[in-house]
Amino acid sequence: MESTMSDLELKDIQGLVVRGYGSLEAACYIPLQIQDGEAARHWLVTLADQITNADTRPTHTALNVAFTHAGLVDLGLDAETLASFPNEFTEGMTSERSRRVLGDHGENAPEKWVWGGPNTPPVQILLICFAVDEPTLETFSGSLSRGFSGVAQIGETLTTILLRDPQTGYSKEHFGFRDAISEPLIEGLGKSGPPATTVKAGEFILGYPNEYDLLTERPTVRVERDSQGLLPDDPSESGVRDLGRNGSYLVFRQLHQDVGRFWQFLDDATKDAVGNSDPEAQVRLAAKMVGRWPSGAPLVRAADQDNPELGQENDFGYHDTDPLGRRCPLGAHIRRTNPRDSLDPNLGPQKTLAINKRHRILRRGRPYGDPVSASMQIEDIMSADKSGDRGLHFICFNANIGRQFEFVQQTWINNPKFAGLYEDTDPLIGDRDPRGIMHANVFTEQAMPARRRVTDLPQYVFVRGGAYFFMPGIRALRYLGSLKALP
Ligand code: N7H
Repeated sequence: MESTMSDLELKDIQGLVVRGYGSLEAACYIPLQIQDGEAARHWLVTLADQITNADTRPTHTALNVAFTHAGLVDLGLDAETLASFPNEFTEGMTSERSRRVLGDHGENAPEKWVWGGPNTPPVQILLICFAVDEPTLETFSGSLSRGFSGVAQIGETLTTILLRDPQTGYSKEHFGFRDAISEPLIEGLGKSGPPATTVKAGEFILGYPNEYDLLTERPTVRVERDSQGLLPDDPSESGVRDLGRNGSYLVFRQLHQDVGRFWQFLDDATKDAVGNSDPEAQVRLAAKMVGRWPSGAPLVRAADQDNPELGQENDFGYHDTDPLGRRCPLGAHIRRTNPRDSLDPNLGPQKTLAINKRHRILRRGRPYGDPVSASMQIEDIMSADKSGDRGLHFICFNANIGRQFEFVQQTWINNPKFAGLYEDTDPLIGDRDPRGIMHANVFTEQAMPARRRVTDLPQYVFVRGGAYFFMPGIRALRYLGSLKALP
């Protein structure tokens, strides 16, 4: 067994890993490229003083920063240290392997991306800015840009929008559903919650025990390459320093949502025998696909109709109450992305939960683009003009990209045989044509006396950009700024 040091060093962890900055309503992401390594390193040292750490609760602005592999190369990190990063990060999101694992082909192929793909300049650094409102964000990001030295912005600033249900104040996403309800709680962070949703810090923050009671693989540096002693010792091995400690991997996917196509499909799929639309049936089918009603109420607790009182409910499993998926379908989005205690009925709920905890992600994304209806009410969304570009800047943190984000995407979201299904992938975001060799455009509702199947699901979520980033701890950030140019 490796280190058991588990007191979180909050002052060294970048804030976004532990909180979504919900009270900072405006946010944007600035993609940068390094133009001059020496100047960029100096700039990073100054930037390190402005980074918001996990110990503070910012009320005005917040700033975090992350790097792609190409960024670490151009900052001058040596080959041996670079080789200590995991392959998924090193290869990046557009390698042949990642495309296959993530299902990024056809309309989702990186060649079509507006950033992060092979046809756009590589993103090396991502600045992540938050502010209490849009004018403050503009001033804040403007002052950051004026201070750039050795780096330059490439492509557009990725903007975000706050989608709120004006009646309840809760966060929504563009299709009209409440979002940001279910998140794992990080053990040791102070907030208590149901044991089933409390996950070891090492699943998200490098340098702490994970759900195997081990330290997750992390990048290290030879002692002689850290002559200023900026990095902590690696606890498991002598002679190396821990570059990963208090860092995390940030997965970014820009996911365009075609809200018109989504609701058109639901309308077509639920018309009665003489071709009349049935709005109630559309919402019901959409809820079955999500696994929650628009208010957030989970189907496992509210199988037949929405119940806003249950909108925040997150303390539930499927094993005892809904093993066959008759309340929340087996292939619903939330049941695939977090099967909770129902992963393998033969193992029983406790063992299943323990395995499930090794595949959790911390979601920190925000929507972008104007909503089709400012009211964010489903009836208004259904009837509004739905033209325009909008979607989700999906961001998640994990300590092991392969075991967490990629596993969820490949083995749960895009797996046509998930939970004994046959030709279904995730009804919201799944690959409709896995690897271009089979059709998986079915959604099955388990029901008595017979299951119901909806066929020919179109694609309404499209990948438009993305990259894998390393978000270092703040000491590691200073280390990156202290590097010397390679001979
Ligand atoms: Fe998903 N949606 O609008 O329907 N998601 N998601 N997601 N998602 C969730 O429980 C959505 C995406 C997860 O613990 C809810 O907080 C949309 C990706 C996980 O029970 C809603 C997109 C991945 C959960 C949506 C999208 C995930 C979750 C319910 C893309 C991972 C928690 C709110 C445009 C690779 C499940 C909530 C749990 C919940 C939607 C993408 C994962 C409404 C529109 C790419 C882990």
